Amino acid sequence: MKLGLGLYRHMLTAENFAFARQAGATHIVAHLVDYFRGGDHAHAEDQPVGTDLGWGLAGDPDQLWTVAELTALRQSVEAAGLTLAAIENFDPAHWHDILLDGPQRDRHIGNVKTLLRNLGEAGIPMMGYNFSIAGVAGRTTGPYARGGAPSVGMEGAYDPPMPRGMAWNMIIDESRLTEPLPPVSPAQLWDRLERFLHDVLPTAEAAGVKLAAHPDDPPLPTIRGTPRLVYQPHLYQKLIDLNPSPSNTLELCVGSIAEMTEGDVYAAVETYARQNRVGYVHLRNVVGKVPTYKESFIDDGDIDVLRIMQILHANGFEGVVIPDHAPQMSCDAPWHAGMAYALGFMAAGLKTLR
Ligand SMILES: [Mn+2]
Repeated sequence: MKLGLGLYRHMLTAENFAFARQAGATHIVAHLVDYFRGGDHAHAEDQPVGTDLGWGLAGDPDQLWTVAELTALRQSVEAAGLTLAAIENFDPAHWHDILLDGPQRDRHIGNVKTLLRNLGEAGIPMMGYNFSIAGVAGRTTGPYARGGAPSVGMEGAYDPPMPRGMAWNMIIDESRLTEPLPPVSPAQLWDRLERFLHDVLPTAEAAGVKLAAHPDDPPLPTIRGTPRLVYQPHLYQKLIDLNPSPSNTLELCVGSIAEMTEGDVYAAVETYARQNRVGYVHLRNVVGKVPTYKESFIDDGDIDVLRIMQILHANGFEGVVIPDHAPQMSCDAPWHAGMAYALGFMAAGLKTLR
């Protein structure tokens, strides 16, 4: 198992690569979507939370990530002595009509195929994604973690109607923010996922790239009145069983799984690691379950994180584990301190494995 750090787009700097290396990481997971575009950049080192209008504006629908920029990113990561393990999350501007089954679906399938080919050509082996209409929405922030550390949580269900001009908690069309999104059934959304996997996995395999699916965050059956796919641990099996491709893998988010109301996080991690379907792992801790939970310090929640690491190791997982989110610590570098704390804990956990 390898230790990695996830960095948002504006944090992909030589200084942060050095920080990751200094904290014991060997791998980087890079976000290329600017979640804060047109919105509040003041707290952009914390994870995005946003308003009823989401995090911000989706990117340029005509500008896909190129081989040149992906290669330059990989090289800058390698120059710091690290390996670029994955890109995390498609830009809603590039694939929203796959999620919404809209008129641009064919073009957007073409976009995803191009992006997967570009990743492969640039030597990046993994693409994390989250097949969700509403995305990561409905969370709150507060002094939820130990010592009053600012953290993220949920304080009840979140079902305000979703406008047609949004997808994946970002704005895709500002002219359609008062138009309601037509209703979608869970069966329709599962069908959209199955068609997506069928259409793009052959390209992923040919490019030497794995797709890795994040579960729903927060894992409720609906957010903004739209259905969710993987909101209980057993629903990850349904996703795996949709397509036997070895490129059909999981971005296993241990925190999100622990927030689910059914099942057992240890049994779930064992089930999916044993099947060799874990692409990479988000490791964080949490107190509570949906719709009322709070993200906590890695050593201070409902999850025995060291036991999770033991289970991954015992089942042969050799991929990358990243801290996902961490509470902000009181100092001049709240994000960095929180991540350094999580990475140090995880680095110690790695040393206990045998
Ligand atoms: Mn996660």
